[in-house]
Amino acid sequence: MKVLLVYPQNPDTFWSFKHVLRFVSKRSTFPPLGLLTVAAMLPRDWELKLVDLNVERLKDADLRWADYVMLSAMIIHKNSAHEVITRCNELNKPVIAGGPLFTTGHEEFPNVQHFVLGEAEDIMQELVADMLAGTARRYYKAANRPNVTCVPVPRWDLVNFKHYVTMAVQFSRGCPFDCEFCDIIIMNGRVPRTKTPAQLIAELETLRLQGWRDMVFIVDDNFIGDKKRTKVLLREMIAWRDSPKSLWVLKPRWLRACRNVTSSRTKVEIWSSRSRRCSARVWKLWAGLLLGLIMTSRTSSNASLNSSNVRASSRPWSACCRPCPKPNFISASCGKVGWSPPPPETTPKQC
Ligand code: B12
Ligand code: SF4
Repeated sequence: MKVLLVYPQNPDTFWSFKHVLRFVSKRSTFPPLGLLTVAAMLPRDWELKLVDLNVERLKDADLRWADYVMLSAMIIHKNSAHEVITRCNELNKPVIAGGPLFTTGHEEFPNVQHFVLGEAEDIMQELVADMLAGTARRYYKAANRPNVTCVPVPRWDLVNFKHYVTMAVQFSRGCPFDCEFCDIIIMNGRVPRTKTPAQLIAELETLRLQGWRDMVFIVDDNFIGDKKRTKVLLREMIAWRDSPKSLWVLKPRWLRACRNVTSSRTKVEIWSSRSRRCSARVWKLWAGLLLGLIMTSRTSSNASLNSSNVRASSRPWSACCRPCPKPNFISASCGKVGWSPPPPETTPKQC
């Protein structure tokens, strides 16, 4: 079986980093981790090819080659996904679509033959059998959330490392909070499920063995959703970091680039005072922690403060964070603003 895995083109948003990528001679920031994870669940003797539209063009020859096209996307990719689907339809290639865009909005894609809604781990075996038998259904959705300790190491061999700024790993799925603007609860639930530390270290080790020596972005929904397990992981990562074989070598270019970033006073490298004790000094491990640290401004009304916001805002930033003397994680804190209902008297201030 020949499967073409396609990741749509990022529009020009802040997170596409389109305008800064040329400064570091890269084509894209992140590889499509969802597709690489799905690829690892397909039979080893199938022929796979990944086309990430952020690093290369999708050729008709690629589409003609494939028996199936597997497409992953976020809402932000809607236009590009429609274009890919149209091209597949024109060449009569069946599309299997999954990921956040289709999980939350598959109704908008009548031209897609098959959908995998939500997490794929518990579905893949059945999907593969149906693909082989030519009896694939329109919808696949697992009854329960999968046990993430069974998630395989992503197929890093399908990406060309040189085009990307950072690789990605995932330790946990799910978030205990419930911010009104966030799809994570729908997709991954409110109970954080974590991989084992050994599993994550196997992923890092695979990246190292395949030659990656640069940043790794931890893509968790909420890396500290289960703090106890996160601390166990960090301790094991320290041990892995300290083992001689795992020396994570810095590339001079990135040293420079990083120093520029870290010397900027607007980009503060912080390390939460509590987790500092387990400061994993993993070279160049960029923990882009989507911490879910929702900083509510004092202008918010109580109605917009859900429990996570109240808890997070009970201590000021300055009390929670202090500069890390030897930063190895860069906490790229992602501040999100959302309020419902918008309090009329404060809206002008918030804007
Ligand atoms: C890491 C991450 C990012 C990173 C990198 C994204 C990337 N290109 O890899 C960054 C920080 C750049 C980012 C940015 C944004 N993100 Co984001 N991001 C995430 C996060 C936290 C993890 C994604 C991930 O790698 N997961 C790990 C993999 C293994 O999981 P997965 O992709 O879901 O794949 C599984 C299943 O979905 C399924 N699957 C996926 N694809 C396919 C395909 C097939 C064929 C099959 C069978 C199965 C399948 O199988 C996989 C295994 O179970 C998710 C939350 C989440 N949990 O998904 C949000 C999330 C995807 N992001 C979201 C959003 C909104 C954004 C932004 C638009 C935010 C903004 N306002 O700017 C930007 C847009 C980026 C852009 N390019 O312009 C939303 C998407 C909502 C939606 N319904 O589409 C999410 C769900 C978070 C949320 N708050 O709701 N993001
Ligand atoms: S804390 Fe973050 S991940 Fe969790 S529900 Fe809120 S925005 Fe989503």
